[in-house]
Amino acid sequence: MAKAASPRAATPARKAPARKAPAAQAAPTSATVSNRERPADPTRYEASKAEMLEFYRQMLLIRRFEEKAGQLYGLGLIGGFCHLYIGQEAVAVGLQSALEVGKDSVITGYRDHGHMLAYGIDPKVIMAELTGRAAGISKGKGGSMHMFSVEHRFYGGHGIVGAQVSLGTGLAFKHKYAGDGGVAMAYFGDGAANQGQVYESFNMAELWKLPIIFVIENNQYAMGTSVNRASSEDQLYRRGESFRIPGIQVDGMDVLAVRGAAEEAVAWVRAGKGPILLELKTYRYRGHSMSDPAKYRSRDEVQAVRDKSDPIDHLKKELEAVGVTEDELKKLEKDIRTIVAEAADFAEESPEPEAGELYTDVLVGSY
Ligand SMILES: Cc1ncc(C[n+]2csc(CCOP(=O)(O)OP(=O)(O)O)c2C)c(N)n1
Ligand SMILES: [Mg+2]
Repeated sequence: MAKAASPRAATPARKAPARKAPAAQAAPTSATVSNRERPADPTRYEASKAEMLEFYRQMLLIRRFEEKAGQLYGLGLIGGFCHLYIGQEAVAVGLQSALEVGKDSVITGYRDHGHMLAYGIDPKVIMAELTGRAAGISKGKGGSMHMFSVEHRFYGGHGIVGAQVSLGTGLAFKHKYAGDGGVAMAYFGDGAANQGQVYESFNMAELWKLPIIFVIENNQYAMGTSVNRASSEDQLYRRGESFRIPGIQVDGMDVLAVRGAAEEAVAWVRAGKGPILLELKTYRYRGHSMSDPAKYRSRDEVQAVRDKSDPIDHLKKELEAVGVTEDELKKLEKDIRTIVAEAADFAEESPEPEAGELYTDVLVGSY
């Protein structure tokens, strides 16, 4: 279910203060009158059976890929940090299905494998990057958190919380400057939503009417801190209000609701109306990273979300309702397991980068 933000209050009329009056106070505002255009309330996307199957395939690919990555990490084949996207699959799949690969830009934080898979990037080169191999998409030098594909206009993969919001705003500036019709999508977390640079970016983006969709993936936790413990305004879709950026809150566990919101957001931004903010309510099933024992929440809490709102189970039921058979779904699952197994074999069999690679890609271009 997608829900629109409450309408913007009208700007109160200015009035000269009476002499010796106490400090001027704003006249009461009407919360019901909007003084500017707002996007329409999104509706759930009406997908064809083929589209639903494709969303299902992509979400399942992300889930099985991430499970495999977790296993390889446990075996010591993946080093450094590794943040899994399990539970959040509907967000990247629903949103990016509304973008044009190669025309629009995507940028995200360190929890980035799912976004790459949702953009059609080859699982083999992602897994090879995770295991630090020369065939990896960043030549094995970026690892889990720093993957790029300029060809897809996928700009990372960033470890500094919130940095991708400013960088994404720069990408949107480029789209506008070049007049190429593209839009930027910048993902960030509920924790990152409290970063100062996010608000500097909001200000510039609205002032210059940049074509950017700011996406808050509210998975309820920033490392071990729950959103309610860290955020004075925990309705994060409202965070753009003081910059006049409209916000929409979306059920991030329902891929069709996500796609519906994406349609609205993309139409708004492509029409030159400036930025828009989407808050996707979602949940991560695993720890913050592979090294997090997740003691700050109970197993029951996680299980309750899985049982009630799992995005894949949810869509599976809808597919069954439109006549997709169990055999078809089993075959799809088998195909995905093969793709993931092949990606893992490819990664394990690929050589590590030559030592000389340490000296390449340090600077790009001249200055
Ligand atoms: C500037 C900065 N501060 C702190 C950190 C350490 N850190 C890494 S992830 C994280 C939590 C971010 O949580 P959230 O934005 O909700 O994203 P999620 O991990 O839930 O996807 C923190 C504080 C960092 N990497 N960068
Ligand atoms: Mg979070």
